[in-house]
Amino acid sequence: MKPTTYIWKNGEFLPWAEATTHVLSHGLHYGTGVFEGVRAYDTPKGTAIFRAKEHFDRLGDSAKIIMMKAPFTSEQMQAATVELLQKNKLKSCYIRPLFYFGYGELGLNPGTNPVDAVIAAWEWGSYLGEEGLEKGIRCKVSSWTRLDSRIIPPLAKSTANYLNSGLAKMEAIDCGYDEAILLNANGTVSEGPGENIFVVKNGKISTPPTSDCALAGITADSAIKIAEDLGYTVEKRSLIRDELFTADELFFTGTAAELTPIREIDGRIIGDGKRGSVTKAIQDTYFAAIKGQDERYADWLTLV
Ligand code: PPE
Repeated sequence: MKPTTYIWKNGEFLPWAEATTHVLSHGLHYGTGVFEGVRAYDTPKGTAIFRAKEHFDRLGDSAKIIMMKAPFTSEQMQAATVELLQKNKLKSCYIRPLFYFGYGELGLNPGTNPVDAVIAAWEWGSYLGEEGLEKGIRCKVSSWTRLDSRIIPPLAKSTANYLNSGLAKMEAIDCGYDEAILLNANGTVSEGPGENIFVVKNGKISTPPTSDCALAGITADSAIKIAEDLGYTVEKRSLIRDELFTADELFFTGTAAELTPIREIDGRIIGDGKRGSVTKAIQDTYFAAIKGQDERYADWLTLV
């Protein structure tokens, strides 16, 4: 991670190295935090945050799901992020907002603790490699099951949820793959550890619905809009593992992962084993949209 000058914490801009927390903070012990991953890109009109409103609204929803009173509104968080990027003179960057139960009392009821709010931003390149964006990546269907709303709410981007994701990711890497794909407790396809998944078959595009315990991805929503504008139909439906193996094309979406093709799953080559034409068409438009090069999607960008 390449440090920047300031981190915003509870309404103040602190020097990067001074944005610390007490080791007995509740969130550190019990995973009682909620976060977002947002990106900003360098556009012809200056730095722009991609779908800021949707990300900060989802942060509020995540807080609500885990019974946390959000200490700042979506609008306040958006304004603080704009100021942070200005102060850090950042062009293209990754933004990490976080609310967590802080220092006060340990014990399982977090409610007695203050809620701390943080926003950090730094330059973060491609998540699954530059080559992955172009040539596609190799995935493993995980032995870990995607968490389920009877266990931990999958629609909250809660810090606790990410042990599930991390275990799947570590297993995939240990087995020589780039990334994992998780099935849910019903055995249907859910998503990647930090990405939504899309299947292209006979020109039709499908992706699992949130009821299959996939996060309501903002990149996925953008990819769906773009695909529909390109004339494709996109269906949200449950998918079984076999449908991944027999897909013509597969791709992941996510703020960090952007739009990454998948070329192999568990030893099966997907389609021609390279980025497919539908994936490329959506990817090209997505990259134009985030970089402010396609006016149709200008309202997705908040200029800094
Ligand atoms: N599913 C999960 C579980 C997930 O964490 C993400 C984002 C997505 C889907 C895609 O959602 P969206 O970013 O709204 O399109 N994962 C974030 C964290 C990644 C990390 O390694 O940290 C991200 O992409 O920022």
